[in-house]
Amino acid sequence: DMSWFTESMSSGQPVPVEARHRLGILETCVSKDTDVLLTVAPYACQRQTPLTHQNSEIIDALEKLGKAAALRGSEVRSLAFTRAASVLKSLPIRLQSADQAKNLPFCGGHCQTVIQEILEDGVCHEVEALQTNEQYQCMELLTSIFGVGVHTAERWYKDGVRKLSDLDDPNIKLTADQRAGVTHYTDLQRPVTREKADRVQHLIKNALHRFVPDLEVTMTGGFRRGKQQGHDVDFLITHPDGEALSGLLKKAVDWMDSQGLLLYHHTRVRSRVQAHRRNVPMDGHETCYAIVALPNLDTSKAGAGVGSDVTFPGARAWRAVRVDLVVTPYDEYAFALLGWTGSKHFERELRRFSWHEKNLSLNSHGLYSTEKQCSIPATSEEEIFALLGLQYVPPQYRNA
Ligand code: DCT
Ligand code: MG
Repeated sequence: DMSWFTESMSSGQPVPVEARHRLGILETCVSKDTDVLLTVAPYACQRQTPLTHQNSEIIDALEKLGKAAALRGSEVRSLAFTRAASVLKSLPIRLQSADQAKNLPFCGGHCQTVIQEILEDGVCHEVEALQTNEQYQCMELLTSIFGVGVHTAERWYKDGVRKLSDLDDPNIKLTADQRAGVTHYTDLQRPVTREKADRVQHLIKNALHRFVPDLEVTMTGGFRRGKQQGHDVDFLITHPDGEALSGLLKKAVDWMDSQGLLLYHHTRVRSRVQAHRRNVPMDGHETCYAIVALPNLDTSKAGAGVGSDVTFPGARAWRAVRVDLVVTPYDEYAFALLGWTGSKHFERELRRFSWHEKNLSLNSHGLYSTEKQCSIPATSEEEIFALLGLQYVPPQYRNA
């Protein structure tokens, strides 16, 4: 219910305290021409960002421009668009004019043009131009392959790669990840629904619990934030007894492999030494990047056809799904949970806030004071927010 907001807008009354918390609003004021000028907290981790929002067309345009900038290697420009889009995601009203947004953080300058064009013409010309930009289209295609980053895509583009079949060229060396990504490209492009994610969870838990029956397995990533679909399914695995975790991932993965449930897997541990280098987004937990062969529901049984995969003679009985499995020691669990729940932008903002405002280094292993040269322990996400002096943001409001 947003009536408080419209009322505040028309009456010039202050926004109620609970609502101010949601937006991280520090103050509101009314200008001469009665436009409400919002002051929204500058860090995404100070705001609540729900999954659905009021300004999708503008947000989509800004995110596309952000992506295009990233694909051109302009990280700074990309971040500026991402930040603007994220601010608008937390707005509870539909913008009527670009002017309304001009005082919001990161929403000035170039962003004003984008908002104005969308509101007036329904399209943004810069975004339209991307549809016919061969380099953008090609970079987007190549970076959508599992295991392919901007650098690799750029190199391939320069070498003349334009479509997936161009990668068959023996002169182009693919890593094992990339090979698997190309092989299962079509399946991996299809969004994973919540229902499929639940079936993946069942399969993963079954494999892990064979070895440690009381293992804690949590679905993280977008699904924990309430998304109804995702590009993969992320899991966090822990146990109070560290011994129970030792060698576990390998055993479970080998078992799944022996059952024909894995199309691909690649396990790695990054060194813990790196753990507290600033701005290291991902982490040194033992991680398995896998492609699971998720069995299709049996549609031959009466009543099973509704909403399930359509099978026909000769169709294969599975579909490829990307799965990340991360094992974390029990004392790092809260940090890993916070770090793997996302969104990516929310995580980036949490780290930026910790570093710039609190002089603390945060990642999915822990919180570290560079000043006192010590780690600060925590056993829950709530505790970590409190340690950072932040209002707690539940997962479904971390869709920054
Ligand atoms: N993550 C991060 N920094 C990255 C990549 C990931 O902090 N560079 C964290 C945040 C989200 C989590 O890991 C899982 O990553 P993804 O699966 O890529 O994101 P998602 O939000 O789950 O998106 P999707 O629904 O598409 O899987
Ligand atoms: Mg995910």
